[in-house]
Order: sequence, then C-alpha cells, then structure tokens
Amino acid sequence: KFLSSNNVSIVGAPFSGGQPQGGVEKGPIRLVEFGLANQLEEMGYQVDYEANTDLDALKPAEDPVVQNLKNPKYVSAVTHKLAGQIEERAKQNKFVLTLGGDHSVALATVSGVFAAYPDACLIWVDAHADINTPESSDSGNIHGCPLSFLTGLSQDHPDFSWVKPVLQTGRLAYIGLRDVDDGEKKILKENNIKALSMHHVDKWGIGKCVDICLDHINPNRDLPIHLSFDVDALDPTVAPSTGTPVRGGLTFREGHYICEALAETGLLVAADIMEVNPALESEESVFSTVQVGCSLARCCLGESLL
Ligand code: B3U
Ligand code: MN
Ligand code: MN
Repeated sequence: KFLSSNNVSIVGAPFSGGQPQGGVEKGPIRLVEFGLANQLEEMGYQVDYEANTDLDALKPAEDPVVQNLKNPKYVSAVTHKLAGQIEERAKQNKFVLTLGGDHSVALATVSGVFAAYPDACLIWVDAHADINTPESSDSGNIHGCPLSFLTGLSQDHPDFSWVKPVLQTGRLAYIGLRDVDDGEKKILKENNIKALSMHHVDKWGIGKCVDICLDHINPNRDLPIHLSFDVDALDPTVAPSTGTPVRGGLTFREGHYICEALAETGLLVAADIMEVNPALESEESVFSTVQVGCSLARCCLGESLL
C-alpha cells in the first residue's frame, strides 16, 4: 500500500495542443460539471480540484515545427508546468487523477508520478501506442509521441530536454491497441514491450490480459501502478466523443474491469482519463462519453469493489 491518505487530487489538463482538433480542452470541465468530484467525495474521499484554466498563457507567439513535431514549445511549456504540479500532489501522498486534454499531457503525468514513485509501472489503455518518435511520426502530433520521450527512445529534441527517461520499457504494458503505425510496431518489437491488442482481448479475455500485463511489469505485485486511460480504447459506441475513434474497441465492461482490477491490487497511485472531446459530435455522444469517463475514474478508486 502506497497511499495512506484518502486524498484525491484532481488535476485538470484543459489542453489540446498535442493534436489538431479543438474541443478536447473542454474535457476536464465537463467531467467535473458532471459531478466527478462530488461522486468521489460520496465514496469517502477528500477531493481537491485544480482546473489549470491559465494554460493558454503559456502559448508562445510563434511555435514553428521543430524536428517534425507541431506546437513543440506550447506542448513542452504546458506539460512541464503540469508535471511539477502532479509530482507535488503525488509526493503529498494523494491519488492523482488527471483529466485530459489530449494524450500529450502524459508527458506531465508520467514525469510527475514517476518523480514521486521511481519504481512505478505504467498501464497504457489506448487504441494507439503513442510511442512515435519525431522521425517515425507521420502526423507530427505530439499526442502520438509521449511514450518515446518518457522511455528515452527520443532524446535529442531541444524542446523536450526536460523530459527524463523515467520509464523503463519493461515497466510499460498496453491494452486495447488496434491502430498502431508501422514505425511504432517496430519500436514495440525491438524493445520487447508488452503490447496487448484487441486480438489478445478477444483471445484471452480481459481478465487474463490484465494478469499478463501485471505479471510482466509488476511480477511480485509490489510496485506502484499508474494507469493512463485514453477513452478511444473503448469502442466508439461506448465513448464516441473523442478525436480519433477506431472501431472494434473495448466494451463498457472490459474498460471498467481494467480499472477495477487495478484498484483491487491496492497499488494504483495515479490515473489519467484522456481524450474526452465534448465538441464531438452529438449531445448524446458527449453525455455517454463523459458519463463513462466519470465511472472509469470512480472504478479506479474502488467503486465496484465489495
Ligand atoms: N499514431 C498516429 C495516430 C494517433 C495517435 N494517437 C492518436 N492518434 N490519438 C499519430 O498521429 O501518431
Ligand atoms: Mn492516446
Ligand atoms: Mn488513442
């Protein structure tokens, strides 16, 4: 057990600079307006919420492409700032719940959480692998790249020299992959990263998939766990309001099972709920996506454990 307190620090990351579509910066406020903080309080947690509404001020006047990456200065400034905040909250022994925002914000969450818990491991639930290097990225969108910086596979980008390679590839495991670039497949293979796709979920079931991931990255079940959950891992029928939906994703229950199983270990110290975009598409889509985002977060904090 790493958390002795019952404090949850909700860190809003209203940021969309890691990808081209507006709206994802409204994800955190919609999750909070839906009642997430109150719901966690009703579960017995002491909850604080930092909205970080001032991130726009970090936008530079000019931010040209550097080494193929778009908005490098803006993404760097925002994630560097949030990393410090997240590190501080984690060191205060609070469960850090970060609400995105696009997944470039994981540069902040993983940097911050691993500064507080250097032995932690990371479960990345996503349709995408988000491990492109600046060279391998076709899009230049930084939300497709955070894990290459965090693992040290990308090291020489001038704007991201503050990102330390805190994450060993042996401490990273994926669930839900189904849209992985060729360059990323090569990286996953060469580095022997435990990467379970939807094929593995079909073949083994979600229970065995979580066990396989934990056996690989946390074999003795004694290391802190950080979960980074991109809602596009869920099937678009379950979480439609997200920037890059991909058919054939996790069911409602499979997504929740992951959160519940990690909560059950007693080792989960931080979770990210990322890529909720309330600007897409209909009101019903937004409602179901926000609702499922809140319930995933509650499950990370033990809601469905009896
Ligand atoms: N791998 C592609 C696509 C992508 C990654 N993450 C999302 N889309 N959401 C890229 O742009 O790097
Ligand atoms: Mn992602
Ligand atoms: Mn994704």
